[in-house]
Amino acid sequence: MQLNKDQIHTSNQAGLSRHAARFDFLAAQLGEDGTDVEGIVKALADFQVAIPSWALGAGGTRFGRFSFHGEPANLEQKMADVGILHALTQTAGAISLHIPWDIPTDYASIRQLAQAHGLVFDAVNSNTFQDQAGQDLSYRHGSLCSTDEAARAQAIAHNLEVVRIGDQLGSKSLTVWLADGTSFPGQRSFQRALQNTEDSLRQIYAGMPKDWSLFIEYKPYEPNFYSTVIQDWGTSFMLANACGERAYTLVDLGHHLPNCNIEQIVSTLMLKGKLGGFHFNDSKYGDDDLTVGSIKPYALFLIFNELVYGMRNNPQNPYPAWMIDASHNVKDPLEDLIQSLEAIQEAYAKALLVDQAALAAAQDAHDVVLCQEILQGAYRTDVRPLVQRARLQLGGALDPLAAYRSLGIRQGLVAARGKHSVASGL
Ligand code: LRH
Ligand code: MN
Ligand code: MN
Repeated sequence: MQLNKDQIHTSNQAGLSRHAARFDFLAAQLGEDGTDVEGIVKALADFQVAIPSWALGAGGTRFGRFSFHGEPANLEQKMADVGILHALTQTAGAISLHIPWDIPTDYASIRQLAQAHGLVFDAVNSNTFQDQAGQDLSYRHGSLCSTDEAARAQAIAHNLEVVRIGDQLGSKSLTVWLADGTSFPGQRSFQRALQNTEDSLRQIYAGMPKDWSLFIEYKPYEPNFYSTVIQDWGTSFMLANACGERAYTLVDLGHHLPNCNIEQIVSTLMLKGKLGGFHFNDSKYGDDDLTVGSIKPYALFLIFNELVYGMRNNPQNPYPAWMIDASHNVKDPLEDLIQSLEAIQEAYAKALLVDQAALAAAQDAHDVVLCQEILQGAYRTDVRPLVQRARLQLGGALDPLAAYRSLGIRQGLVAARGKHSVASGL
């Protein structure tokens, strides 16, 4: 199933004059304040977020998985789903594959399919947090950290195989997330585990093509509940430095202990040129993987404020690889991703509204009240007409969620794939 521009164009017609009135009103208001409205619309249009192949089926929890009708059953269908998202939102122009869940059988046809959907392949993800069928050795006691040399070698080889697969698709980065850790005090030596992990990552880094980047993801706990080898940004940063220039830290919003100041982490990493990848989601308690912006939208805005600052002022930092990393049980996954993309674009637009020069002046004057006013003034602005304008300019839907429903997309997918298809993945 592939959406064509005419279907979207037709579904936009009814709302166009209402949109124009709202956009003009907002643009006039912002223009009076000296905001470069066209510049913001252009920045929003340029912002593309990768969709991970595992977010397209109804995700699970460790207690069960309730599949959603019409789920994509293979890589081609997952790409079709991302193609639908991209056609509607014009913001999802990339897909992030997980190996071995998504190994292509025919590379040329997969590359062609990506092109037809307007997609590129973003970071590829390795998986040493599960044992795979036919695998010689188990990761029960760790993978890259393992004290068993042969298990470590197997995990390193898997990562290099993922790079080889990604390379054939035009991907340029590898994301490593490890479940390695312990659930009980005394279970393993912290120092040996860290040393082994560093050694393994360096071998992977050395085996990557020279134009590839390595993203090292951290997470404080789960599936292990006493210790995790790469538990925080400091550990990831240290390992990235040990690997080399093209190794970076990856921040996943859900991978922090409660109340952590994520915007400060983002800021520090960008200052040091080491923020390579970014996973969006939202959470109330832990790594909840909920819809972006559904729980703490102001925190998301503050994070974006630092990202915007870093993108403008830290040329030492590469342009980060953006990805949505959400997965849960209760919504249509495509509707959920539309909501996440919208929340990302809104938070970005609001951050772009922050008058950075005025903020710096208020900071220098120690005018704490004014600093807050500047941030909250931007946050309280309803930026949806700007986001809509960016989408419209690219041929996307005025209201992607309404278009998804009125065009009967899920019904079409169920008709084509059946009710009980199941996506590979988490
Ligand atoms: C585990 C996790 C991680 C992803 C990976 C696929 O927490 O969700 O965030 O990058 O699994
Ligand atoms: Mn993640
Ligand atoms: Mn996670």
